[in-house]
Amino acid sequence: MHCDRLWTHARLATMVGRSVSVIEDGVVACLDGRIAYAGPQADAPAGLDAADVIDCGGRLVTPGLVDCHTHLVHAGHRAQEFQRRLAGEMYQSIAASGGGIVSTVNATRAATVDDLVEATLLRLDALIAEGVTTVEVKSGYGLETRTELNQLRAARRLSKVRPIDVVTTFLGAHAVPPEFQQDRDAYVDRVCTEQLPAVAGAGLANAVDAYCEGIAFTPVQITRVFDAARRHGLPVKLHADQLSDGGGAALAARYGALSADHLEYTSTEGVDALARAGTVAVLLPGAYLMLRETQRPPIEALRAREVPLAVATDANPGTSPLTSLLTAMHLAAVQFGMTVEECIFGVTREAARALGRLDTVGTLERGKWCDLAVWNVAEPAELVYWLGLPRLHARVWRGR
Ligand code: DI6
Ligand code: FE
Repeated sequence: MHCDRLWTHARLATMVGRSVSVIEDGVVACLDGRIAYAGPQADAPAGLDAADVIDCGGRLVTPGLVDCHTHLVHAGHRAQEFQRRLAGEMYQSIAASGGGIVSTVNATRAATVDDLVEATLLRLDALIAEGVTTVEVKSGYGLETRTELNQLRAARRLSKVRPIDVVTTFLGAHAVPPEFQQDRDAYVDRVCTEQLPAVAGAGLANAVDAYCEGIAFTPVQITRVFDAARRHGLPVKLHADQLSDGGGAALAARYGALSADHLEYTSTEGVDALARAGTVAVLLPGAYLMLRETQRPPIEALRAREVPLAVATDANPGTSPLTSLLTAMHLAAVQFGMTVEECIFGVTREAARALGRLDTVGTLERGKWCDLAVWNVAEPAELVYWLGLPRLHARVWRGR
């Protein structure tokens, strides 16, 4: 079988099955950017050959990493707030005094699409350097139609200037902008009747997200956003139960959400609802660390009910200025008690599932995009163990 490129002598972690098993002498064959074969050299199709053969020298090869929850596109930063929080001020009180999300909104509204792309590339290149081949990017710093569209246009343009897949999520229901502080319901109307139709009409979002929290939106307001998403045929996901148990996980499950994210305060009932719905639990240890949160997500209950577990950076200027998915894995293990295997599944197969992209990425299987990460590690556990030590030997996106 002739193909375009072969990677040989790979210690292959295909991320198929229940454990991170390594195929000692594995090969990956690529044809037209897709995997033609990934498995033991011994079982390879007869006559497998290619014009270009790359010897991996026994290095570990995993699927390209998937960062399934980021707010990567934004202008400005919030380092000064960071200092205020170090001095003891609470995130909620900073938000109430016009800081927080709203201060990033002002900077983002003032930025052009070119400005947003340029500011984001610095952060995107950090993820690419760690083997990320698919990244999800949310809007949510415009809180009005023009800038929400600009954020999503900037996100989509990233995949034109870098070898990476960008999945976009509309998050108009991220915070209440200053001009609507006195009438949140009126802002929710604006999200449902103006922003979402404009975003969906322009084909700029793959999903719709919302922030279910006291300082943001109530379950009733979010059902209106989710009903509008349904009318436009868009799947949903939800920032749920991050700072309090607002019933966010159960709400996400009720809508068959792709994922429910954060989950620090999710109840047993919420976990059961996620399990029944098949919704992915996305754990975001960067925000947990930055907020000095003490309430861990219910990992044991999620595990017992076999809720799929994903891990992401939640890269955002306020609660998770983290642009290292490997560090997110380390934090998920050390702070949340996730196992090494759960972490690695959490940034490959389960992260792809959280984006509705398991049909094209997340595991090394025939027909999927040939997205690979080739690592200078002797065993998978090192991907979670090392903090800040670059381990990527090579990155392959769609066979290149
Ligand atoms: N939860 C978070 O932690 C971020 N957004 C959200 O819904 C905070 C975003 C920010 O502070 O800029
Ligand atoms: Fe987030």
